[in-house]
Parts: sequence; C-alpha cells; structure tokens
Amino acid sequence: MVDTVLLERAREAVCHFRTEGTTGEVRSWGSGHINDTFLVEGDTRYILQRMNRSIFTKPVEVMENITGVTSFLKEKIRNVGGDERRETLTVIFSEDGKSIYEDSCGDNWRMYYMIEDAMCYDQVESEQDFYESAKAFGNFGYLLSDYPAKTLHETIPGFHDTRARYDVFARAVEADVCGRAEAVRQEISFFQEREGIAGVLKQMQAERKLPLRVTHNDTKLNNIMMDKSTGKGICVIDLDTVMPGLAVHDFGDSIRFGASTGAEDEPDLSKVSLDLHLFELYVRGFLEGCQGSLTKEEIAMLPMGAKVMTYECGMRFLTDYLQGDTYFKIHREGHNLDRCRTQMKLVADMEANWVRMEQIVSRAANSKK
Ligand code: ADP
Ligand code: GN1
Ligand code: MG
Repeated sequence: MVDTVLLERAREAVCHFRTEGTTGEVRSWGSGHINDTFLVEGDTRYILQRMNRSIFTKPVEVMENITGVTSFLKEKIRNVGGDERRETLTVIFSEDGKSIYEDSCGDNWRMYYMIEDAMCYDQVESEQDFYESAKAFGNFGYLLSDYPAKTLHETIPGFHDTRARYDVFARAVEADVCGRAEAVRQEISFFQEREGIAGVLKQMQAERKLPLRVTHNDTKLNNIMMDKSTGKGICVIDLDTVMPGLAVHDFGDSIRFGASTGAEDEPDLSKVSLDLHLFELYVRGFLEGCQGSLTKEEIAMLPMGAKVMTYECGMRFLTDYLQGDTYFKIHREGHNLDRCRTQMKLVADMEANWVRMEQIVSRAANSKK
C-alpha cells in the first residue's frame, strides 16, 4: 500500500537537493527490504531514499563510505573512458552541500542519479544476465582491491559474523517475544543442527587463510543494474554495506538469491531448488570478474561461502519472524517465514549436491589457468 504521508514527505525532501532542471512526480520504487526508495521524475530522473533509521544508526558514516567508494570508482571509470554517471552511483548533494538531508522528523534522505536504460531483477530471467551480474560483482571487488580499507566505517557491526548472528537467533528463540517459536520448531531445529557451519569462515579469516578485502556484502541480483542494450551489469548499487569482508560472502550471497529456481519468498517450496547450471555460470562469471585476484583458498571455499550465506540469511529471516518482523520489510503475514524456508531448502540442496558444487568450482578454476 502506498503510504501517502511518506510520499508527501518524500516530495518535500526532493526540494532540498541540488537537482538539475525541473523535477516532477515522485513515486515508490524498487523492492529492497531495508530503505524506502522513490523515483523522482523530471528532466533528469533521480532515486531518493529514506535511509532506515533503526538499522543505519550512523547515517553520516554510511554516506562517507558511499561517497568515498563512488569517487574512487569514478576515477577508475574515467581512466578507461567509461560513463561515470552510469557505471557507479552518484551522490547528489543537498542545498547545504551535505550527502544527507535530515527532515523535521529526524529522517535521513539521500539522492542518486537514476541509472537509466537499465533493469534490475528480483529473480533470474535469463542465464546470460546472471553470468553478466557475476562478472560485474566480481569486478566490483577487483576494482576496490586497492581502496584504502582502513578508511571505511563498519556500518553494521558484525554484518556477516554468522557466529554472532547465531547467538542473536538463539536468544530470539529463548525470548520468543511473539509466542511464535512453538509453531516453527522444525525450522528452529534446522539451524540448530547446523550450528557448526556458523564459525567456519570466521575461523579461516582469523587464521589468515581468507584475506579481508573491501566487499559489497549484499550482492543479490536486485542490487545490480543491467544495461538494457548490452545486457552487461552496468552498475552495482545498494552500497550501504560496503565494508571490509570476505570475497566468498559476496559470491555466496549472489548464489543464495540468484541460483535458485524460485524467488526468495516463494511459498511453494516445490518450486525452489539449487540450480547447478546457474551456480556454474555464476562461478565462471565471478572468477572472470575477479581477474585472477582470488587466492586458491578463497576459490576452494566458494561453495562454503554459498552455504554459509544461505544459512545465515535463512536464520536472519527466522530471527526476524520470531522477533515480530522488525528488520526486513514484509508484505504479508508469514513473509519472513516463507523467506526462511526457501533458504533452508537451498541449504539442504547444497548439502545434497556438495561434491558437484566443489567439482564445478575446481573445473572452472582450472579452465581459467
Ligand atoms: P534497499 O537497501 O532497500 O535494498 P536499494 O538501494 O537496493 O535499497 O534500492 C532499492 C531498489 O531501488 C533497487 O533494488 C533498485 O531497483 C532501485 N534503485 C536503487 N538505486 C537506484 C539507482 N541509482 N538507479 C536505478 N534504480 C535504483
Ligand atoms: C537486505 O537491502 P536489501 O534488500 O538489498 C539485507 C541483506 C539480505 C537481504 C535479503 C542491510 O538486502 O543483508 O541478504 O535483504 N540488507 C541489510 O534479501 O540487512
Ligand atoms: Mg537492495
């Protein structure tokens, strides 16, 4: 349902940015789970977002990261003769020269150019698109490999600390504030039985077997714009969580969302399974995009990245369901539970296909040598 009050506030916010030409209609846009996104029509079209206040408690730090990363990318794009206005986000500044406009209710608004002539998908529609998205996400990490990681703020502490997320989940089960735990015992057990995988990647990072890199951390298919005419992944968006992290997380998050035969929130689980062909395409595209920058150990851990990220995301959906749906936006009763179940189905499929996943990765890695 369109929230008319919010829409009105969005219209008001537009006036506070240094836009070019005349701006027109403002409407709700996209299907992200976190921020409120609006399209601003006009001579030049913009994306306006109300940043999620309870999740991003330090919005200025989020925007410092985004302006830093996008300026850095713009220079690289310019150097190869690319279109810096389309190939990365452009932060539009407010009248008083800030990257955020804070309204009278204390909400933080930001604006970007709309990436034109491009699409983003909530589910894979063509294999080629998925392959191209893999190249673009891999390349995103590659381009940021010489970014000064120490200057980045940790916008959401422990974002992919799966072990810590498990503890939050266990506490949510214990507290059971909405009285929902009893009815989802099976789902709860699923994550409890697999607790062991929660710490695997963190342990490898601690032992320096996996290097810390500048990563995106939210690499689902609807966080990349695909060029309508070339079919290439033209612009990686949703940069709120660009932070030091693991490349295998970026790989894995794309798999859990995109290499599924169903949507993330598909209620009919018979439609949801791991598509090994899509998995293989993504592996090949991602390795290509990374341009040889991944270590042997990182490559070997790609299947684990996929499994851990799917496990983590499913557990986060279940935690949110237990806590009363306060984190992810929901559009129907039980939405987070449906989302949780698709991730469980995918984890189970990965377990059943583990050897094949490993073979696919090693075959792809060897064919690149
Ligand atoms: P959330 O954190 O809520 O996922 P996103 O930044 O991913 O927010 O934006 C939500 C959606 O809005 C995206 O999936 C995409 O469809 C659209 N979108 C965001 N930024 C742009 C942009 N600069 N150009 C075109 N579409 C955009
Ligand atoms: C959220 O912001 P969005 O919708 O692109 C979430 C991701 C989850 C994803 C699940 C900041 O991504 O971590 O994997 O939902 N982003 C944040 O679809 O929590
Ligand atoms: Mg998003």
